[in-house]
Amino acid sequence: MDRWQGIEHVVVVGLGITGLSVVNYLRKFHPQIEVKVIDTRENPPSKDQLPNSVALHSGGWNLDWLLSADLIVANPGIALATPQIQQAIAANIPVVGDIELFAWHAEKPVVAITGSNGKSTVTDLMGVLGNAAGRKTFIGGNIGVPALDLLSEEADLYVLELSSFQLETTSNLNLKAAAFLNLSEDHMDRYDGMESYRQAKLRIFEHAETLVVNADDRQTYPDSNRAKLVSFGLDNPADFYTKQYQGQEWLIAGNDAVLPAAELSLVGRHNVANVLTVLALLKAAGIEYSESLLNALKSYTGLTHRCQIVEDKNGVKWVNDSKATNVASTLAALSGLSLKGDLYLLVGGLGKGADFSSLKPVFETLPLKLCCFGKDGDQFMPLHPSARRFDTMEHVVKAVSTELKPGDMVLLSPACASMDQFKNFMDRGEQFAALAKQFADK
Ligand code: UMA
Ligand code: ADP
Repeated sequence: MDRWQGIEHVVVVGLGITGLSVVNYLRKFHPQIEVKVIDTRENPPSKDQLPNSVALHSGGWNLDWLLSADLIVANPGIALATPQIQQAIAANIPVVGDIELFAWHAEKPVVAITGSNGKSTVTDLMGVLGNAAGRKTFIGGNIGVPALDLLSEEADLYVLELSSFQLETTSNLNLKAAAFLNLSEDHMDRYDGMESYRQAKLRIFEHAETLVVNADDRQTYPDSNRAKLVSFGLDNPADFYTKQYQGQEWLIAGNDAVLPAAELSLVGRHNVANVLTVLALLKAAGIEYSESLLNALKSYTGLTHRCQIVEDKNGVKWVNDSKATNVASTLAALSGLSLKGDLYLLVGGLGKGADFSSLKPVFETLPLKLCCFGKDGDQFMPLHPSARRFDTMEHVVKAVSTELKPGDMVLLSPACASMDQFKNFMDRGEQFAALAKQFADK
């Protein structure tokens, strides 16, 4: 089916990296189509890279453009509930996202991953292991490389990290396998409750051959099942699981013992679950657990900004978990700790309307010094008697650096987004690592 038939005017909403990838894709593969771009920001990030032939309206909406489009391609950061988008939908103008355009075009097998936490780790590891198995595996999506930029004749396999935002505007993505890792509270500033957030994520299964679900989180199961269901789990019976055998915990895939968990370089229980997911996805994609693949798995240490030790000096560990932008990811970081001294935990930033109270009982079990900063830092203050309030992360580090003693850990795992004081979570993590370097000796 030629989905482009009759489409002459496309309006792209949002000119971040996604918007730019859509423009470039259309120029390359559908040069006859007229493309216009709207971005409500005064100075959209990719403005300088926009081809001259493409008109841009920035600093607000342009309803005339929007309502005369044959197709609107919306950035994932723009909610479908936005009144202007709703007006276009009411006028029967189709609104899709970049992933839908990718789905219309891609001819090679695609695997996709969603969930509240662990998406980037699973996606990246799939890329590493796919390539180790000799398949040219291209990874992208919410992980930071727009899906349309991946399209290549050379690819054997595409692996996409998909956010609930991206899934909202995707309807025809055929997948060899799809995984829904877990569901916990996030983005409550965009959804009217957990169920609508879950339903957005469940869209990943609509056209998937194998559905990979979490036996420890029933919310990841589809409401009705049309395809092959495969589960992974640490605590409940599952197809991919762990088992004690000859004094060691083994990773098991169906009937096969694959690897002792202790041979993984990744740390934390949550990463064992992530690896089980990857084993399930590899199998569904027809990739065998060869020796070279298992060697790559054993040596994989994970992505930066996720529970990464950035300084280890004078007996004090400085750990960057800047990617912990919601409560569940901070809980995961806290669950795998081995502490000899006090834990200086840095929390705060943009809370996204979350309820932080589930941290309280866990905080009570730890030798904690709670340091709260950023826009929503106040919300953490009632959660522990040790809580202190600071304006910025730098103020925290300056203050606590004089108190540190051997055995202590300084952990940035903020449970919040970063955009109140930083460009993004990477910027926050890099600034933390720089502060750690500067103050580790003081
Ligand atoms: N914006 C406006 N007006 C516009 C367009 C955007 O105000 O007209 C604002 C919105 O608040 C929006 C933000 O700008 O949220 C970012 O938009 P952008 O166009 O700069 O975004 P991109 O650079 O294209 O990045 C997007 C994803 N961002 C979001 O979904 C918010 C990136 O995920 C993704 O890596 C990239 O596409 C490639 O696919 C980031 C993210 O924070 C990492 N995702 C959320 C998360 O992981 O929790 C879902
Ligand atoms: P995402 O792309 O979904 O944000 P990441 O792999 O980047 O996931 O990890 C984000 C945060 O969540 C990090 O702080 C990481 O330590 C934590 N995390 C990773 N995997 C899991 C998991 N399976 N369950 C809970 N937390 C996790």
